[in-house]
Amino acid sequence: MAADARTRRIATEEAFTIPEVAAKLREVARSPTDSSDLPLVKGIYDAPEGGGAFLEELLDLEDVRIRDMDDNGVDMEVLSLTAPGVQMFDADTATELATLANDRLAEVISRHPTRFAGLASFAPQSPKRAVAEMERAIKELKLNGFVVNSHTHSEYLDDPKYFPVLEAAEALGACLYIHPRGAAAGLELPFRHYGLHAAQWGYGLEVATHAVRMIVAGVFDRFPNLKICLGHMGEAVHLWLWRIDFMNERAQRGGIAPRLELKPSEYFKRNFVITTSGQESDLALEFSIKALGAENVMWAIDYPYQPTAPAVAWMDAAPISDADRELIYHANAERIFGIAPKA
Ligand code: 1WB
Ligand code: MN
Repeated sequence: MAADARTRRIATEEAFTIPEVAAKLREVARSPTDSSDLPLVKGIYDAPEGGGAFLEELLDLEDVRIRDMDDNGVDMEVLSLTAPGVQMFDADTATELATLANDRLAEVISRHPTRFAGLASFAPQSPKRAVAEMERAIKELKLNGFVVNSHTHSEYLDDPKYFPVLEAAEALGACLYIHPRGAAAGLELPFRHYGLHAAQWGYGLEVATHAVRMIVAGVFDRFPNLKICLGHMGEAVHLWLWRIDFMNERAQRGGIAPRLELKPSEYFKRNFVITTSGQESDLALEFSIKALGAENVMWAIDYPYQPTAPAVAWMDAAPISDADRELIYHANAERIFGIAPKA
């Protein structure tokens, strides 16, 4: 089918890195840290041959990546600095590298404005400087939203010290994508075996926990217009909403959870959108559309961690209406990330 005759495909959780961040992560790999990100950071950034699995693809933006997009009919990738982003570094290093990564991202988008959009990074380690960078990223660099790779030094965004970051995202009208990283200290011990530390299981539990903490802490009473995006089919939070509602009411009555203006499920439906990244299941997609509405679901590949061709083949053939497919393939991304519709 001719490119302009078919549905536009915008992939919304696509990973990249820059050499400076990769070099710092190699230092992390050689440091005495006990973080559950370590196996992954070692495997990618400090592999014996220099570049581990995925490193070449993460560093490449304009060569193999664009060919892969062309080969598979992917019109646009929404890029984000890959996990753990800058969040394992000290505040100064993290602030500096987030700025650099955002500059590089804006440069590559300016060279390929119809092929790439991008989510800006920031350093939660220094909320004040993070806010300044968030404002620059949206107002000057014209980036399309934000990415945070879940916890920072095992702290979550329900901690009031991070409220300036949430306030900035809300005020800028920019969606904050909470992408996984290895689970926080205290949550990650059972994930240390069988490869559960990363995308097989630990990542999803880490981000689902993050989202539920924000909801039950009352973050969305304080920031009612804040938009959060979760990948991997919403990290399954929407399957849990009925029970969270029931048990949160009990926790509120028992005085161990703050009083909320709405039910947890109502915040999830109002304040969250999800993507299909790395979760190519018809059943999960059907459930997500029924639970949240097709206008709250976006397509993603999770390049380069998952291959492009099956992600496209799956969404092309998914048993949903053509109207829903248009929303999920591109229209929602255009609305949520401020991407110009195709001319
Ligand atoms: C993998 C997946 C590794 C993701 C990652 O490293 C990220 C993996 C940061 O499957 O090995 C991801 O984004 O889902
Ligand atoms: Mn990903």
